[in-house]
Amino acid sequence: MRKQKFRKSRAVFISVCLLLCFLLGGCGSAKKEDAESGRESAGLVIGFSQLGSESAWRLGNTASMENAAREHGISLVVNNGMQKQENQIAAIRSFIAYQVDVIVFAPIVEEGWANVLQEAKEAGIPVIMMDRLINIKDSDLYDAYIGPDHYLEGVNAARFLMKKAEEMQAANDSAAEEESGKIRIAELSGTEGSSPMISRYKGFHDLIDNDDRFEILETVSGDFLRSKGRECMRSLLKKYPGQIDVLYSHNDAMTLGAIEVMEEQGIEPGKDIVIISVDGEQAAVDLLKEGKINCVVECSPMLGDAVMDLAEKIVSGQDYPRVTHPAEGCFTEYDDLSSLAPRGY
Ligand code: GYE
Repeated sequence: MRKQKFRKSRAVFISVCLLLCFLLGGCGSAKKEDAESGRESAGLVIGFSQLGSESAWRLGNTASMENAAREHGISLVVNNGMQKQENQIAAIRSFIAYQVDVIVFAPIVEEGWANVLQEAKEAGIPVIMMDRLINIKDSDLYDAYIGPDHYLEGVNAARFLMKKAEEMQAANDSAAEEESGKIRIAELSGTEGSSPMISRYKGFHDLIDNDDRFEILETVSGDFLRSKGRECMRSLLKKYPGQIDVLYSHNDAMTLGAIEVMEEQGIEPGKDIVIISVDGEQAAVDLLKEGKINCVVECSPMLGDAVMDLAEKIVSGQDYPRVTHPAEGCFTEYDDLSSLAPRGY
């Protein structure tokens, strides 16, 4: 009897959440049971604070979470933070007030989460960080992290460039001697203060800065946006006419914007300027196959299934890993990409 009453109030609760989500401009999906998968509902309610919808990567990530929740019979309440930390904090506070079973969030930046996570801890609600990391003294304030290893992505980008440099220097020996003799790099970085921006920068610079074949001309932030990728590339080309040998871009969205600008100016992407990008969305892989991008470091947004598994383990008191990195690769112009499966984002 009590159980029935509890289930009923839970269903009412989910409906209220969804209604609020729609009213507040977020999006939501909630299903107690999935007819297609035939899986019984676990009855779990997860509040998911997504940071925004700035890229194909992000849209793929939201879809992965929604699909996985449906398959697991989990009620997922999604709130889109529209690129603002204060919106994410407000969403997490509302998840605490509604007493969801688990909170999942993709933190837009690394700093500034201690208070709200303390509130979640006091309310006894487990927290999973997805995709991006935070910088926090008390690591007990979250339960687990699932997401890519962004430092390794920076290292993978640098490793490709170190290999490519041999070919570039052999081809350009005489031209390079006239100038500094170095391979000059322009870097388009992601959102300031975000963990992928910080780690992709560090992973790359830890290798490249100690190699005197290279010179970093400038690092500018394009905020992971295609429009800003265009803007930044335009000003970089103006500031360093004919001097940029390599573009290292922290995500595909910015790369696509930068390529548009290069082509408008008669510069051949992938040839006049070597391009290294991160994410692996379909559009970038297509350009890699066309020779307009030289290397795409993979960063998979398909984290939904692993997140749902983890949430179920945490709630049912099973052992679980504190950190999970999905296996990721690196696609380059040296690889045979003919059998690469469609990327799905
Ligand atoms: O690379 C970018 C997105 O946090 C790994 O965010 C993610 C990054 C991804 O906007 O495209």
